[in-house]
Amino acid sequence: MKIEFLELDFVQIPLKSPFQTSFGIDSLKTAWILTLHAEGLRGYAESVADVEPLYNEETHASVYFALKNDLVPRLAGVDIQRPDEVHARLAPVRGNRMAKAVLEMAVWDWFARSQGQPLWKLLGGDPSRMRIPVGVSIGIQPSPEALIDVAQGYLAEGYRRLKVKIKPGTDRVPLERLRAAVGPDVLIMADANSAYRLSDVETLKALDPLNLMMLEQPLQEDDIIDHRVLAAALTTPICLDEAIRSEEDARKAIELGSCSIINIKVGRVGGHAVARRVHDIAQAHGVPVWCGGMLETGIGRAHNLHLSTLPNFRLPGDTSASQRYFAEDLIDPPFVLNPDGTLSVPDGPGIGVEPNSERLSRFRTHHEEWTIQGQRKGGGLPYGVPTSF
Ligand code: OSB
Ligand code: MG
Repeated sequence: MKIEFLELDFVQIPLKSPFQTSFGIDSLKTAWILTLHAEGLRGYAESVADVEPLYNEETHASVYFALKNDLVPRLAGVDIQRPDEVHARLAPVRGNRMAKAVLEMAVWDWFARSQGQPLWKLLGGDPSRMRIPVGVSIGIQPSPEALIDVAQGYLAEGYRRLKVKIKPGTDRVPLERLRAAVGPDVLIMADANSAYRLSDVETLKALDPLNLMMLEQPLQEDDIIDHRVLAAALTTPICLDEAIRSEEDARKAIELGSCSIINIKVGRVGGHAVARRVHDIAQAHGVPVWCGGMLETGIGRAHNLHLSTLPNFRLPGDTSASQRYFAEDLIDPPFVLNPDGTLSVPDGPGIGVEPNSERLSRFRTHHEEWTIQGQRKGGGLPYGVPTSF
């Protein structure tokens, strides 16, 4: 398959409620939706970068220029035989994993569609795992009462575990109140998005009696050294998110003892091929993984569900139903929570969902079409930057 042309749509979709993390607050979901065209078929993917480089260093702008100047030119004229070749083609480019991922994921979707197969089959998923247990990620709330209220609503809907965002000063008290309100059996975990330092060890130790499933990425976004020290000091298991960007990161973190659980996000690691390798390394070490999310529209969440069919995704993921995020999702049909707290993996070809064209044109604020040969490697800046050819 040779990519013929690409469409990039920038979408802005209102979130039902603002989402607050330790690094910021969002009331609008913004994303690049990439549609790849070849042989009369399409492949869809969504970039998980955000407006500002607060989760990690990538942004909508960096994704745009990485695609235009460095990644798309590396696929120009290439006859791709298998989707897992794409990662190797893009490997000379350092970093820019969210940009690599959106291109690579669209190729996976295209291949699955061209074979009339659901994506999970190409990824090697387990056919007995067509219902994925999911939880919900709850942003920082104005008060413990508000947190309990929101959490009880999600439990009533059937979500299987609660992930609570925390930051220094909004951690032990709301979690204690939540634990007391929902009882000892509800699965609760916390995600700090790198808001603490090793010197906060006593604050984090105070969470141990709450019997949290795990504490996600408490320390710096690139750290696996201090996390090792922290993991040894706490009884709460440490899960890494931001710090795991490759299968090598996963191996090192596991061997050091810096985490005992890994959150896999396809965008953060640069695509499905690497996500699968992180999964496999963790599995070989007996470390469970679960699938994270970045408040994606249904396009990105469909990819996440297909990936979650691999056998070591043993803990509930963050891929919640469409209604948890948006009054109107981009896709048809929307994702609906099953009464048993699972989401069903779409069984149509590829990711099994499509953008709804009316909603896509209503939510998009920018549209570009790129012919693949039109992209110049290293090019694209207006002030005479030398290009590689
Ligand atoms: O750290 O997992 C995170 C959202 C944006 C950025 C980072 C994170 C998150 C979430 C939301 O926790 C998960 C989801 O519902 O998609
Ligand atoms: Mg996280």
